[in-house]
Formats: sequence, structure tokens, C-alpha cells
Amino acid sequence: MITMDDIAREGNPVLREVSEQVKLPPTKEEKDLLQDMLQFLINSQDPDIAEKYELRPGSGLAAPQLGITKRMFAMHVSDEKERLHSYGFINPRIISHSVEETNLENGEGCLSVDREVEGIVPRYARLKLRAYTLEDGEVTLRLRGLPAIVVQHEIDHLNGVMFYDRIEDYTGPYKKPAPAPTI
Ligand code: UDB
Ligand code: ZN
Repeated sequence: MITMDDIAREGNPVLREVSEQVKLPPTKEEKDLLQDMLQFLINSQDPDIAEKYELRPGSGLAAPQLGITKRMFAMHVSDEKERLHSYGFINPRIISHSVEETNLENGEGCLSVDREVEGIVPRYARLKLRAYTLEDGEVTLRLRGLPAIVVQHEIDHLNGVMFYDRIEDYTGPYKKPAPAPTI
């Protein structure tokens, strides 16, 4: 069972790595990991389980947050019509998106960040996601609202990007390191 102790925290360089594509079909190990990640989110949203194991209720979790730099993430969240979007994704990519942007009114947080970070995080309002899922193989999904925001937050993790990198005028710690000079 995945708990908060398994989640890499700010300052851990793994959060700044770019994760690698998963070779398809995924191995049993990779499928089991993704299933465990989804179960963590489900557990974290169950008040009794969350209290017992001290889990922060979460909506998304990316493999690099567990120290595993593979392009996989889980999400378990409902949209404005109360439709549940519960998935494990492998090699996800945004194939198109709206010009319109949106943001969570109170900014974002992160399971890997144990502090409040103020500031608005701009995200695309709508997107089309193509990915490989455990249940259905390759899928293309149209998402908006919170599920679309979660997708963008998690794909950022696969690219070593933290939500506060996208806050205009962010001045706090753990800023993205400048890229190494190329010779
Ligand atoms: C979260 N919680 O999990 F819609 F049951 C945040 C934290 C950082 C505050 C724990 C969250 O989204 N909770 C939530 C939302 C719901 C329903 C529900 C619980 N994340 C995920 C994360 O850090 N992934 O790497 C941060 C979100 C901020 C914007 C999208 C993801
Ligand atoms: Zn996060």
C-alpha cells in the first residue's frame, strides 16, 4: 500500500527529472504500480482510511513522485457533472487544447509540497488527451474543468515541472534550476 512516506518531497531532485516513455505493452510490474497509485488516491479520499494512514486527500499522482521516472500517472476525480474520471495513464500526451485558459481560484498545491504556495497557476480550459490505459488500451479523452487541470499538473510532473514554475512572479524556494550550458 502506498502512503505519504513513499512520496518524494520538494528538494528531491527526482521531481526535476524528465520521465521516460514506457515500452508497450507495459510489464506486470508497471501495471501493478499504476493500479497501486490509483488505489492510493481512492484510499486518500476515504475519510476513515485517510485518517488511519494520515493520507492527504488527493486527485492525481505521477510515478516520479514515487521516485519512478516513467511516464505514468493516476487520477481519480469527478467533473462538474459528477462524472468520475478514474484512470491509470501510460505515455499520456495532450494532442490538442483550447486557447482559453482557466485556473483554480485558490491556486494549486501538490502532494510533494508541504507548504502553501500563493499564486494563480494558468492551465488550458479544455484538452484532448491520448494515452494508453490499463483497461482499454489506447484512448482519446476530451476533458475540461478539474480533470483537465489534474491532467496538466500530472503531465508537468512527468517533465520535471512543478506547479509554482507556472506562477507569474513566483519568488519562493525550489525554483527551477537554470538549464546546464550546452557545449
Ligand atoms: C492534490 N488535492 O492531490 F477534486 F477528493 C491536492 C492536494 C495537493 C491538496 C493534496 C486534491 O486535488 N484533492 C482533491 C480534489 C478533488 C477531490 C478530492 C480531493 N493534488 C495532486 C498532486 O499533487 N498531484 O501531483 C494537487 C492538485 C492541484 C491541481 C491539480 C492537482
Ligand atoms: Zn503534484
